[in-house]
Amino acid sequence: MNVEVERKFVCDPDIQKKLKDIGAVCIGQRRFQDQYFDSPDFDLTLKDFWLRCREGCWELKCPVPKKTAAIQKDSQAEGLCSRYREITSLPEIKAELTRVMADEKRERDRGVAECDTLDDWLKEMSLGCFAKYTTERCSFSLEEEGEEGAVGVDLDQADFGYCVGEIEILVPDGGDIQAALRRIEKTADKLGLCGDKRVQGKMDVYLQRHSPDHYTKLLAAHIL
Ligand code: V4E
Repeated sequence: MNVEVERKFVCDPDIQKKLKDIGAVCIGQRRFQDQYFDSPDFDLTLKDFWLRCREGCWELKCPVPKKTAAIQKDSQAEGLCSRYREITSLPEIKAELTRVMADEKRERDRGVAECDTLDDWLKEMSLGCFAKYTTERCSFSLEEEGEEGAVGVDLDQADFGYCVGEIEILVPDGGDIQAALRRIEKTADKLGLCGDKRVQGKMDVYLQRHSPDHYTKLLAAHIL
């Protein structure tokens, strides 16, 4: 299981040129639709769990605790980056969600175990789609001498008129997250990204516009 460490950034019009200048290579462009699921009381997202179906592929992003505040102060990247464990196998997603929603769903456990189809299972868990949008993504890869693996940079344009960039590294289970944070910070410097404020993701902007109540609850819970 990988941990995705990622920093979002505001794309300026020169970003593609800057990426090429630092040696990043465009590895493709694609369009995909995402659907995110939660219960009516937002039991998952208020715990920072994000269940998504992207073009038929399921993924659950689970929060990974950050280091202590004292260590965070030493690193700007620690504050600007997010990190989530990504689960993509359906049986593992179901097991994790059953655990996360145990309090809410204990009385239904028997019914959940008996579900044949994914739709039945979602219904039994009271999970419905709360956000749906399409992204046009241009992906870049940056390999550097002396570094293992590549840094990924995605330039996303969502169909509701929001653009955002992401620098990301996939860290294998038990890998060095601090090293990934340092490398992301170095890449951000090379791209001349400045600013110490968290940049809004597609979901922030989508919920702000389409589900202000949900958005307010996530802000109050310090999830967004
Ligand atoms: C984890 C999360 C959400 C799920 C979608 O996350 P994101 O990485 O923004 O989407 P996308 O399309 O780039 O997915 P990928 O292709 O990388 O898998 S929506 C909100 N969150 C929480 C969150 C957070 N708290 N802070 C930051 C910086 N991002 C997301």
